Amino acid sequence: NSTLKDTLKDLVPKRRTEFLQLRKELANTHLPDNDLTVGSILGGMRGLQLMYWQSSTLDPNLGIKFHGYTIQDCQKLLPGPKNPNIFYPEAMFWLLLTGEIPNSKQVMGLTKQWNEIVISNSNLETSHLPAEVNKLMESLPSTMHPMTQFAIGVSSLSHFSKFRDHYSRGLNNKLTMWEDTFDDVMTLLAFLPSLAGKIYARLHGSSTRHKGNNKDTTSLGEFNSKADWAKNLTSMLGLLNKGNSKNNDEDIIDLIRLYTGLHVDHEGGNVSAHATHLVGSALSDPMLSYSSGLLGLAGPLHGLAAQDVVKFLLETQKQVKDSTDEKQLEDYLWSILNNHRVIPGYGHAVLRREDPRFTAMVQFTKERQSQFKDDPNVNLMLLLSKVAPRVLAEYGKCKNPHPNVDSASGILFHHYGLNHLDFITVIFGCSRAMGPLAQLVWDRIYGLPIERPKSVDFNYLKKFSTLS
Ligand code: NMX
Ligand code: MLT
Repeated sequence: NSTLKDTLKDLVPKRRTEFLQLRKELANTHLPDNDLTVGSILGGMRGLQLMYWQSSTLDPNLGIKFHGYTIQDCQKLLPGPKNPNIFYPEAMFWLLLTGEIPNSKQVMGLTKQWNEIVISNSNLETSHLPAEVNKLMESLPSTMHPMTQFAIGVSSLSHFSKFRDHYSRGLNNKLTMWEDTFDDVMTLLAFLPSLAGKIYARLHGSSTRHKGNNKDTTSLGEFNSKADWAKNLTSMLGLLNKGNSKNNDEDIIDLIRLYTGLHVDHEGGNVSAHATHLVGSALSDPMLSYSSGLLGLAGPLHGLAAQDVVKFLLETQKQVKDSTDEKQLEDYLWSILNNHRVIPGYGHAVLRREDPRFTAMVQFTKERQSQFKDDPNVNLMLLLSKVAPRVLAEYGKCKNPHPNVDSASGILFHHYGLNHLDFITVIFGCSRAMGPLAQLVWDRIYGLPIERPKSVDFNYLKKFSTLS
């Protein structure tokens, strides 16, 4: 065999067998001068307390707490519109960054600041993005996956990073660099709805773009300088005034407020937060750091599961004769598992019960039962949340057979007219920015060092096994 790939192919069977043997044999072995077992090193570092994260912690049984506040606490305490259980994501960002519950005036002030950033840094004749970013986005193939476009758009905002600019000019005082980080984070968060709106509009082609009085030609709906962040996001995705009633508009805005309020943070070890923190530890600016977080969120075991769940539900409707029949659903799930595929939206690396964020999304549907009761896809999502845990428990492999955060959300967006399924994870990415970026500000305040763990190689591990 002469090609590199063929040479590698020859190596794979022996090395894979040896690796699996070594992993099994050394699972509980501690390496010299190392508190960790080989099992932890080779097993995705599960359960190890290895990172500092300021704003949230995840309890396997109770779920996420933001500075000690549960989701229900947040629904009760954080300022929002009058509607029950809904709060503004801006209020959550305030809590994440400060550990304090803001008042309504503070939240309105933050919204105003973000809207002013958009207005004063965009060429409003063409878009609600800086002209250079708008031009770049126009140049991307509209068929490129929305998450790839999103990460490119976010990293391109680095062009406007105060942190990067000051650092390159020698203005890099360690004690004050958090302020430039903070200013960049504000800029980035402010532009996320416009960027998401731009990507979504391009999926639809230019003919359907909004041409309103505000001359916004690059989103399907208007940016309103008086509206809150989630309302602008909803509007710029063109989800308002779709011939539905005004109540429906309020509901979809509330869904986006709730969703983007709940997905902000999930302690530090999840892929998007960890990647942002790792890249940021090299003093890459917030835009570069978060674009790497987005690239992690784009993986199917992480945030992309949100789109996969919707595709899975729609496919199930096609494959199963009667999607209200539990037995038929069970059989279908088994056919997936027997094909060595995962059931998207189920399982978790840390949680050992139903994800309370999933519970909150389901609660949203229950509070609006008249709207959802005739949607077969929402009904299927609800029924699967009972059937799939039974099947996965019997399957016996996964440690948590219950629904995770991605199980419910996408199909609710779909219900309200979001029809490009590949776009769903972009909304996750708008929300997830808040937690890791709040942490990045604190990383700079505390002067946390560059992250640089030590690694071990195969030959070293082999010495401790019977393979040696
Ligand atoms: N369907 C089928 N098999 C599963 C599932 C599932 N939903 N969840 C876990 N398993 C398998 C897993 O692939 C692994 O198999 P193997 O030993 O062959 O490698 C085994 O069960 C043990 O996995 P766990 O230790 O329970 O889970 P782990 O911590 O490795 O992974 C997830 C966690 C979330 C990656 C995993 O549960 C999964 O792949 N779920 C489906 C994808 C998904 O919903 N991801 C979204 C997570 C939330 N988010 O937004 O990030
Ligand atoms: C998340 O919100 O990041 C996911 O639930 C994945 C995780 O916490 O590992």
